[in-house]
Parts: sequence; structure tokens; C-alpha cells
Amino acid sequence: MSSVLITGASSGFGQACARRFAAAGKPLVLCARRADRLEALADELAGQTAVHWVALDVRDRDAVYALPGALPPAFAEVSVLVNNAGLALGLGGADVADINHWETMVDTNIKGLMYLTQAMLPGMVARGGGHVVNIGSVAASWPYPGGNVYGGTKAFVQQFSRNLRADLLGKNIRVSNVEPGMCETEFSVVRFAGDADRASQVYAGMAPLRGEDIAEIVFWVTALPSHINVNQLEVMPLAQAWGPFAVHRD
Ligand code: NDP
Ligand code: 8X3
Repeated sequence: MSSVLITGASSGFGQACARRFAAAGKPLVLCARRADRLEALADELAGQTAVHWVALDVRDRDAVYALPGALPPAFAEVSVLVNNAGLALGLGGADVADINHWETMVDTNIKGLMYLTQAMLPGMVARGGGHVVNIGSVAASWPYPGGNVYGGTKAFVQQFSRNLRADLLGKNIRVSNVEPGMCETEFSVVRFAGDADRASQVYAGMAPLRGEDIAEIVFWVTALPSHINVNQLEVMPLAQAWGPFAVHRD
């Protein structure tokens, strides 16, 4: 039976996706750096489906490319890849942002996603089908102060997703880019270097999206009839919208 591989499964969207696909009985390959989280999630889901977990840093190109060949036979036929692992670091302006933060976002959100995609595609092509679901962001299309490189990485995800569709036409492989707005996961805690108070202020007085909401959307795009490809799906909480243009006046 084919499996669903989810990166960033130790938290947030990835963890919620694991629970959603497990509820549908899909064998899972769960990846993230925090092995203790993956082990606990695998234990939780054990009664619902088969789970194989791998401690993986998506920035480790050799480890990512070795992954398909190292999967146990029962999980080796990955039919759905959820490219979810990612992060934002900092909210400083481009003149003061930490270049190490920028490089980590590029290495994770862009290069890690590239590695996973290229590692998994040959198997999908050989088997004659598959689905790559990338987790983009509203930040891909809509700039905001301090979004700088984070938004840039998600703009890459947006255009890479479209170009994958072009490359894979005729190969029966779907590519979808799900672009969420504000969702209360560990995202802001990571962005603000563990400052949970500052992170919770981001969502104060409004109802953000929940990881389960995104998991339902990810599951839905994969469960649609196989002739349908959702290219791009942007979703915000009702309480979030766009601001007016900013104008600086002397
Ligand atoms: P979380 O911080 O809750 O989860 C992020 C996940 O990514 C964790 O499981 C983490 O696992 C994993 N991860 C981070 N770096 C690496 C790495 N180098 N190698 C492997 N795994 C890694 O945040 P979210 O669930 O919110 O974020 C998931 C995705 O959704 C990200 O791509 C994010 O940019 C995107 N997103 C989030 C939004 C939000 O408002 N929350 C909105 C739009 C998009 P570990 O640390 O164990 O490695
Ligand atoms: C996360 C959404 O608006 O914090 O991608 O950039 S936002």
C-alpha cells in the first residue's frame, strides 16, 4: 500500500496532517528533527495506521536523497509528499535582520523542499502517479514589514509548484500549493526565538486558523478525484485581511 510522507510532522500543520491521514488509514512516513516528538506521535497513531518515523533535517541533502532507498518496503511507495517543514526567524527589517536567520530560512524552506521533492519524484514517475503538496504561505504574495526573506522563500514555493506542474504534465503527478495565513502553531514561538508571550500576542483577540484546519485542506486536495489538480489554495482566518498601501509622509 502506498504511503504519505510528511515533513515537519513533530508540530503544527505536519502533526495535524499526520493525524488526519492516519484517521483515513493511510500508512505514514513522519519526518522532523525532534525524534522524541515523532516517537510519541507514532505511538499515538499506532492503533489507526502503520507509521514509520525518521529523524531528518531537511537541510541535510545526503540524508534526504538517501531516504527513499532506506524506507522499509511497506512504506517505500510514497504516493503523497507533504512538503511542510519550514520556519520564519525574526521580524526585523532587511537592514537589521540576522543573515544567519535568512540563510536558515533559505536552506530549510527552499533547499530542503527542493531536496525532498527531487528525492521523491523519481519513484512517483516510475510508479506512474503521485501528489506533491507544498505548504506555502500568504507571505508569498502579500508583503509585510519584516517578512523580507521569509516571504521570498514562500514566493519560491509558489513558483516552484507551478513549474513542477509544467514539468510533470502527462506523468499523472499532482502538485498543490496550500498557502495559509495566520495559524497558531509553534510558528511564532520559533519566529521569536522561544518568546511564548510575544508569540501569543500575535493571535490575541482574534480566532486564528488551527493546524487541524490546514490538515483538512491538505487531506481534501489529495482526496479529490484524480483528474482534479488544485494548483494553489490561499486560506486566511476570517479575522485576517489585507491592509491599505502604506504611505510615508514627511
Ligand atoms: P511549527 O513550528 O509548529 O512546525 C514546523 C515544523 O517544521 C516542525 O515540525 C519542525 O520540526 C519542522 N522543521 C523546521 N525546520 C526543520 C528542518 N531543518 N528539518 C526538518 N524539519 C524541520 O510551524 P507550522 O506548523 O505553522 O509550520 C509548518 C509550515 O507552515 C512551515 O513551512 C511554515 O512556514 C508554514 N506556514 C505557517 C503558517 C502559520 O501561521 N503557522 C502560515 C503559513 C505557512 P523539528 O523542529 O522537530 O525539526
Ligand atoms: C505564515 C503567515 O503572515 O505570519 O506564513 O507570514 S505570516
